[in-house]
Amino acid sequence: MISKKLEAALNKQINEEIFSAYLYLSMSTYFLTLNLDGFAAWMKAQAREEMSHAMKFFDFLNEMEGRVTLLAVKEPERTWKSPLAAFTAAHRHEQYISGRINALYRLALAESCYPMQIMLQWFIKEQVEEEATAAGIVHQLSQIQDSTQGLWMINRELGERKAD
Ligand code: OFO
Repeated sequence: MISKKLEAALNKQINEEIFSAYLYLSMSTYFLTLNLDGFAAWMKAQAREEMSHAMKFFDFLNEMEGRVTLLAVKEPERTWKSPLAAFTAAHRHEQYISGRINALYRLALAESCYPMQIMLQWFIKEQVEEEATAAGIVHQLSQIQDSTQGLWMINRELGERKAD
């Protein structure tokens, strides 16, 4: 069993993860409008990964005999000033998600919910990786400034990401 407080917090997190998928899918279509198919493929793979995060929370809540409630998903932004602006927004979003995961962990501690603490440890580690990856791409994009050649190189690199 899980407390109503934790149930509500986990339902909110399912929604956050689905919104993350929405946001990255929106970024994927934005990159398609720029003909940056590698960037678009990377974001699409990221969106799939976010859905898998949502499903981890979904399965956990069901296993704990909680009730999943699907909340309305807000509409993501559709356009950004540049690829750098899009990735900067993605990086900030991951920092926000890390904050949400940490808050969930604090709640699981306060409620002495040990299974949830263990489940969240995977996410805490995952967020370190997600933030570092986004920060790395922001860094690369900042370095190339306005170089089209640089942009195409990153595009090729990002296109090599395997779907998770
Ligand atoms: Fe992008 O990370 Fe989910 O949790």
